[in-house]
Amino acid sequence: MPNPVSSLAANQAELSLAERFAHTRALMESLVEPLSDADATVQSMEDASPAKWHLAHTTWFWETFLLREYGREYAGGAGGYRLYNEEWPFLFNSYYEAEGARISRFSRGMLSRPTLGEVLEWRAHVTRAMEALLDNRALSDLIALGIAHEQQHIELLLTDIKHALFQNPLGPAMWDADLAPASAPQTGEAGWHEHPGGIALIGDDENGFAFDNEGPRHRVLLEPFALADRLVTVGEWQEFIADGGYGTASLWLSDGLAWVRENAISAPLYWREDEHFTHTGWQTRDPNAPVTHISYFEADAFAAWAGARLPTEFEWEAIARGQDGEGLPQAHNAEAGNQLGKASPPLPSGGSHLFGDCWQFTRSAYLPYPGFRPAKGAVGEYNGKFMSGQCVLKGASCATVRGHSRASYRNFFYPHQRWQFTGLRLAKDL
Ligand code: AVJ
Ligand code: FE
Repeated sequence: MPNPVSSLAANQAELSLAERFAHTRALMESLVEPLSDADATVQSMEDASPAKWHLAHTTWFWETFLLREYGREYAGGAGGYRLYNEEWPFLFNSYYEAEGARISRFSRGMLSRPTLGEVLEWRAHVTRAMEALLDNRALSDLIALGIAHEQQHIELLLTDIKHALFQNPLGPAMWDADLAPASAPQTGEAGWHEHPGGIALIGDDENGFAFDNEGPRHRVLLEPFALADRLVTVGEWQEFIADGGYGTASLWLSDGLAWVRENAISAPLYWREDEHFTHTGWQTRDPNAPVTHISYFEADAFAAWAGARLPTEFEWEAIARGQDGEGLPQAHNAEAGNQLGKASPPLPSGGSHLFGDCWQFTRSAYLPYPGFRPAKGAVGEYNGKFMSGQCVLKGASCATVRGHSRASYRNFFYPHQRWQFTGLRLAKDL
């Protein structure tokens, strides 16, 4: 097996399941290298989790759904795999009712024990134990799910630690600014991808791993539309602010206006004067970079101000279909800058790619597709039970693991949430 850290930038499609497992485990661990135990333990809000909790929860996932169920072949323990610590599932089960009781979500930051070092030892133990199962073909779908799960938590770890460090008036940097990837911003007017409309095939093409919420594949009728060939920029957002966008009631959804007023929102999250907070501390904003850390409410109001609208998830996917090969660049993602053999600070930098930089809000509600059935067993709770009141986001962000996303991928968040790298791409009717 190649050294997982030196192959961090490798094309996921060329790797075996065992290599992707090792790579993903190592990538998450490399992200906490710059953190102290205290950094990794704090929880800044209910939506965000401590870095240490992400390290542990993804390990709990392998123990619970793979090793506990199928670890009979585990070489290290006669009579099967034994839980590393029987009390820890109560701490690190996220939301699986079928797996029993757990601590409340906003108590995750109270876990000063186990220590970061103990969690890393548990990770090493579970990574080693999993080696006995990685070649088992009957388990490959579940292992692929575990890898995709850990990749989702790599992104959440990055966005959650950013939010935690932001709370500190010292504005601590997690990485040096010179580790950030070079930017290739798109300047000038946006162009448009035009689509004549018609019947589009939407959803999982069953050509590799997909989450259950991406299927089944089905037909959707599209009217003629156009999708912008680049993301909305920081400079354009500054014009929206200068034009009084946050105070112009006619631009806002009613729920959005109430949210703006109650929370005194006047700019994207992480903005102050001409700076924004990043994993490299406070930095001057680049007006040509894509705007990020906005809510659905803000994205919708901006689109109204710009005389456009948000795309539906189906329109976005119809344009993206065929452009999502794993070999295509998913720009500036969590691994883009690690020629140094290290994870690098995620920073959106712009360009004409559909994937990468930021997740893009669609105007589609996160609902089951016709014929949707959640996966069987406890992992059936993974996606389906969250199909209420959330928005679908498409693409991938600068914090998404390379190769993790695809045209049919459906990310989802509530309309007020904006601590992920969220942005927008305009659409219009033709
Ligand atoms: C798809 C990012 C909304 O954050 O709950 C992690 C990802 N699912 N563990 C979430 C997820 C199970 C999910 N999001
Ligand atoms: Fe999870």
